[in-house]
Amino acid sequence: MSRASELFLKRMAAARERLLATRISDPALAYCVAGISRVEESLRRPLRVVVLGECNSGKTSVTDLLIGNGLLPTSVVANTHIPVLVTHAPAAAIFGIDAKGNRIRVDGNSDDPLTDRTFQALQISLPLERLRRFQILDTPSAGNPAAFVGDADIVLWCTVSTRAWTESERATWLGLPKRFGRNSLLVATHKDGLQTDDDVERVLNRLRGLTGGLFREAVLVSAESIDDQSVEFEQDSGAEALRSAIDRVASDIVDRRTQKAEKIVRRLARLAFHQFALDEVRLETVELLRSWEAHALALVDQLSEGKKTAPQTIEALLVAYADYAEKLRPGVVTGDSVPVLRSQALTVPMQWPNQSLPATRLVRTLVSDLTGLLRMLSGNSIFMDPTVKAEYQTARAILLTLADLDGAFDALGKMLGTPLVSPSPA
Ligand SMILES: Nc1nc2c(ncn2[C@@H]2O[C@H](COP(=O)(O)OP(=O)(O)O)[C@@H](O)[C@H]2O)c(=O)[nH]1
Ligand SMILES: [Mg+2]
Repeated sequence: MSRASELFLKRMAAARERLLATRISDPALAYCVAGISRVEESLRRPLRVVVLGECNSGKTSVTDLLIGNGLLPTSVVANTHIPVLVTHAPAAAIFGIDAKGNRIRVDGNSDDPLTDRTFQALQISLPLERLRRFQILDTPSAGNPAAFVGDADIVLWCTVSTRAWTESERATWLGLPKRFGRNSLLVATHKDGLQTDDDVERVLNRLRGLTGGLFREAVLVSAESIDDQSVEFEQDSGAEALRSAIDRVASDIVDRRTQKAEKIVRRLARLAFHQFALDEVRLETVELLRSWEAHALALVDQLSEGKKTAPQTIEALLVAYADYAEKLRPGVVTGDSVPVLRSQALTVPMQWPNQSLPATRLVRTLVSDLTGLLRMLSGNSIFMDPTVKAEYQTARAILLTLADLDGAFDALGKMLGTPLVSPSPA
């Protein structure tokens, strides 16, 4: 797990727990919290490494080498004609997966003996720390490799170093989805069959030349199972090199996932902010809010009918917003209190969406943002208990931070090429 994604996960857990602790029962909050949990879960999911290669290329041995030499119950997995998934669990166990996908434990005394049934796959669970981040699928030599890569995050292609990269290997590899290119490693086994360092170098160079661009890296390993877990063995065998190569691929994948997750959370929080505390406004402000919404909608209509340009619409919206904000809480715009909208002076104008549809969508989102902000100013009925009031403020602050509305307004400001709200004359 990369540093950025660890921080992100921590931030999400903290935000989610704090939102839950407010004890506000609002569907918008519940939706946001559930969404954040799902995002966290998917980021925590271990990556799946799928080990492919032709018959006797060393797939099972490489799987064993990866988890720690000699730790795989080879008596069970050697020569199976079904895939074997190695996963983390607090206690070791072996399961058979039947045709319906049921997991049947097969390693206990009273369990079904392995030979009695036909399974479509085996699952071996081991209490190994490494397996928290990766699960490994060792595949059988027969059959179509494409069938095993559906859920793959990282793909290893095993090949025997002395006769590596044949035409048939090439053909099989090129038949797999292209997306694995940057997430794949070529693993040449039988490094121990090479005599000198020069031989090792020569084989690696040859492989890199033959497979240029098809794999992210090529690694040489001695994968034959011998009972040796010493540091020297790990280095000589190439196990450490292989694990670090996998770590490099994994950390890129996790970074990309984290960026996606950040985007999803921003959108979730923004939607929640738009919907949050719809009924918790002061009674005397209901009419004002309604009239703002009508006004804003009329402006959006003018935009979609082409009567106004997007920048004109936005300007009109912001002027109206300032007006309503001032009515809802006098002093909020003209006074010294924290201005709600303040963008940095922005020098690089960005491109406007040209088609009217994206422009309208953008402006609609802005209307929802501004409505949410106005609702904040009208919020919290005076009858409300001050501690409850404070919890509402907290919830709003968290949503606003997660939604990064400042960033959104900055982007808008960049599009306009000017600060959104010019400093009010003293
Ligand atoms: N000397 C040596 N033997 C290996 C190496 N990798 C695998 N083997 C042996 O090659 C045979 C086939 O390996 P296996 O992992 O079962 O290949 P698979 O069919 O691709 O799963 C076994 O006898 C292994 O012990 C290696 O790096 N060096
Ligand atoms: Mg095998």
